[in-house]
Amino acid sequence: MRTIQARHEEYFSFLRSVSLLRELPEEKLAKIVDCLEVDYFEKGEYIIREGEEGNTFFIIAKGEVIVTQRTEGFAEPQEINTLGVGDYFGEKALISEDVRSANIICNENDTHCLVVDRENFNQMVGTYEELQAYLKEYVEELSRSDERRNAL
Ligand code: WNU
Repeated sequence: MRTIQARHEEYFSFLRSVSLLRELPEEKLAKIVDCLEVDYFEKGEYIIREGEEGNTFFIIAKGEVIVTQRTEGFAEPQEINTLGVGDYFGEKALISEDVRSANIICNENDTHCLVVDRENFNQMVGTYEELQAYLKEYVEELSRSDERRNAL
């Protein structure tokens, strides 16, 4: 049997390995572990749909996803990125207070995502200035690359 304690330790050490969270103080990381939920997806499932409202931030614990986006001159959303274990997504809608700016589609059966809601995301990021600055800059960079690509 896998105890709650073991689960906690497993996710704690996993989150430590996520570059974005590496610098967070121990108690903060432990709190995130307490608050997170785990969602499971199969290949082809939409985890995020472009244009929808979103209140969650995701970290991939297992598997792979692809990122697609509506693009000028194309009938179908175009693939712009692939993300794997330790990568995260969904921060943009939370930070820019906007709708989802791309689709996130599961690309491998039995993909596991750790899900943090807006309130806990704000607590995680808000009180940690460096993290906030880093993410803000990154989100602005994503907006610029959207423009370069002629995203709709
Ligand atoms: C991109 N343009 C846009 C990715 C994830 C994290 C970082 C790249 Cl730090 P959201 C859709 C999500 C969005 C981002 C993710 O898709 N995304 C991108 C792009 O070129 N979004 N607009 N590449 S993967 C990625 C860097 O997380 O957040 O809430 O939902 O808008």
